[in-house]
Amino acid sequence: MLTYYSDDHHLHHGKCELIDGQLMPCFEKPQRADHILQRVKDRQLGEIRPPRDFGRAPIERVHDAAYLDFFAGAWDHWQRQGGQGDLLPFTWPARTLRRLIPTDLHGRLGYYSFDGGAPITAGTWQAAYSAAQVALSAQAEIAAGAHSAFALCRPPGHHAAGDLMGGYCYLNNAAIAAQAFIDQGRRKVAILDVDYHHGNGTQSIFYDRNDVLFTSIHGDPAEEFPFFLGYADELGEGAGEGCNFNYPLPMGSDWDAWSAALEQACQRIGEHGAEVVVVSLGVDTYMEDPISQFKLDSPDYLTMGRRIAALGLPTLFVMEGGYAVDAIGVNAVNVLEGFLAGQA
Ligand code: OKP
Ligand code: ZN
Repeated sequence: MLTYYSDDHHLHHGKCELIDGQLMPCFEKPQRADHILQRVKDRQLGEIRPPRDFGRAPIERVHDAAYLDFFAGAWDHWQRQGGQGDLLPFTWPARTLRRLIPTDLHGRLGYYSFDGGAPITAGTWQAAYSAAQVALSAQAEIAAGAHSAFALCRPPGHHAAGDLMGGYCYLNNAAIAAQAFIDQGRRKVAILDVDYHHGNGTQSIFYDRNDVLFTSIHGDPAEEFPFFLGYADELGEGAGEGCNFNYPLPMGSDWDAWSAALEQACQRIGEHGAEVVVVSLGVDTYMEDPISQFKLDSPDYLTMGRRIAALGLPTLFVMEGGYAVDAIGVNAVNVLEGFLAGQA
């Protein structure tokens, strides 16, 4: 399996995040991708290639142009104001407030975000832009006939909506790749989001459409981030009704509970008539993950990969979360190796 990867992810290294009332070093850090890359090499998964540059057009198919302009220019704007340190939002247009776009930098930052978990640093735009190109390059590989490819993306993307950053995410790499398949003529695409957190951004992007099915297995949002989306009764709307399936699971869920949900998601993907699958590959379901509460163990990721392979569809793996850095390489690559072993 080919891996696409760009060193540009190092350009994004946020200083801290607010967690349980304390400022902590960001869990979403460069070593995550470094460890995965090392494991890809150690296991000789296949060639590692730099991305091609498809430009901004395929990103604009998913993200609002004004949002992209804001994000691309935010750091310079901050510097011109004499800003010091990471750029972080602190006010959002919540209930009772108006949803208009202020002129002030922090006003617009609040408008274009849903939480304080996505710091903008000097290199964040370039890192996120390159991550999207990594996803598009792996997508192109499958469009050209490969049965699988791995987009080793960082920062992750599945919390990013059309005009919102948050939850460590800025550009929705998986959604951009899924949209590229549609724009190239595929009629039915399925997204399988196995990250511990609900992919609220991806769900919102495709919620009213029947060409891209969204399925997600995650910590119950009643008790876990992102809290305000990801419930089982969200089934899609309009033309997209019946094309969105959430499998929220209680904290402490193990492989038995998790794999039962995977079975159901795979069933839906088959029913959808998907021609290709995009996997939002988060491995923060791991038992030792520092911010998550599921109990999957490393061998479970091999089984996960095998089950995904049994769908018998071309599959694009797009990296999302996973914060147990010492195990992230083994766990992520286990999914890919399980997939390869399960291929007919
Ligand atoms: C990203 B991905 C707020 C902390 C809340 C955010 C978790 C984002 C996970 N400062 N935690 O889905 O792995
Ligand atoms: Zn996650």
